[in-house]
Amino acid sequence: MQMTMRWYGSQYDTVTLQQIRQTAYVKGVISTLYNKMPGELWTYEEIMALKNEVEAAGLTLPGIESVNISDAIKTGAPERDKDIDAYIKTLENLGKADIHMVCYNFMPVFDWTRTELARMRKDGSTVLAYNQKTVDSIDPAKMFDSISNDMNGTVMPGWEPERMAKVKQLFEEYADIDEEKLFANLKYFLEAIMPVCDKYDINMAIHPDDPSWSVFGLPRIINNKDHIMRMMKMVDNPHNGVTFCTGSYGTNLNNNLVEMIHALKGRIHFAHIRNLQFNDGMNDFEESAHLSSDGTFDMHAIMKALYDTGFDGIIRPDHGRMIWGEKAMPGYGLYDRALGAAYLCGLWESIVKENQR
Ligand SMILES: [Mn+2]
Repeated sequence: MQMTMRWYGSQYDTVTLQQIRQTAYVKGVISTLYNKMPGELWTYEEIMALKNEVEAAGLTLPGIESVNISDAIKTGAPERDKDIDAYIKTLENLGKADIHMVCYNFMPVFDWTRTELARMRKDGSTVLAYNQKTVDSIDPAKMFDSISNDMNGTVMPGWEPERMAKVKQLFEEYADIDEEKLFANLKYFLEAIMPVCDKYDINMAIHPDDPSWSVFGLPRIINNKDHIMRMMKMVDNPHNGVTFCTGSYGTNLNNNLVEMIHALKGRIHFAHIRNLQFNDGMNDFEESAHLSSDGTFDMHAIMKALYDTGFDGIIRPDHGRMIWGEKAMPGYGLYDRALGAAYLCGLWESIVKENQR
C-alpha cells in the first residue's frame, strides 16, 4: 500500500508539503486543481505544474481527489456530452502525466453532509459531527450558512459558496431524478470514459455517499454492498472501482465493512480510513480518533481485510480531529492525520510481518 495525505495545494492548504514529508510515514499526496469547476478541462501543463511542485518536495502524486462530476452528467441533462468530452480529455492528460487513480463521487447537490464542523469532545479536541434531527429540521438552502462559520476561513470542497448560492436551483434540477435514473446516468458516464481509462490504465474510484442514506429527499446510490456490487457489475471493468471510505460506508451500522472489502477484492483502488463514534445509534455520530478503541470500527480487522484481499493501492488517513490548537480546514489539519497515518502504518507493518512468518 502507498500511504498518502490529502493536500489542497499551496494556495489553499494550511499544511505544507515539507510538513507532510517530515511525518516520514506519508510518501505522497492526493491533490486536485482546486480552482477547477466540474465540467472544466484540465490541461496537461496545469497537471504537470502540480505534479512537479509535489515531486520537488520529495513526495509523489499518485492520484487525484477529485475530478468532480458536473450536475449535467449526474442529472443526464443535454449538456452532459460536452462535459463528458472534457472529462475524457482531462483523463487523457492525467494519463500522459503518469497519474493513474482518480477519485470522484456521484452525490446530488451536497458532496457530504455534516451538521457541525467543530463539535467539542471531552478532551477539548473538535470534530465533524452529524445529527439527524438537525438535518430533518433545517432548510437545505440554509445548510451552508449554518456550518460556514466553522470553516476556519477555508473553503470546504463540495461546499464552495458560489455553488451553495444556487442550492435552490440545484434542487430543481434534481427534482425528477430517482435512484434508477442516477444509476443510469452513472452507467452512461462510465461507459463513455472506460476506453480512455483502459488506454492510460486509469483506475476510477467512486467515493461513497456520506452519510450513506438519503438526505433532504435526494437520491443516494453508493451507500451499501448491494448497490456497489450492482455498480461493479453494470460496467464490469477493473478500472471501474471504488474509494473504500470506512467513515462513509460506516455511517450505516448495517454495512459490514470487512465483508464489503472482501466482496470488492481487486476493485478497491483507494482507501480512506477513519473511525466514528455513535452517540444515539445512527441518529448522531461524530468523527473520532483513528484508534479502534476511540470509535466503533476494528481498524486492525479493516487493514487485515485489505491485506488479505491483496490491496496494493493508495491509502490515506481520512479526516482527523482538530487537536493541539491547530487552525486548519475542518478534518484536514496536520496533527491528527499524522497520528492516523502512523497508526495505520504500524498496523500494516505488523500484519505484513505476521503473515511472512
Ligand atoms: Mn472519505
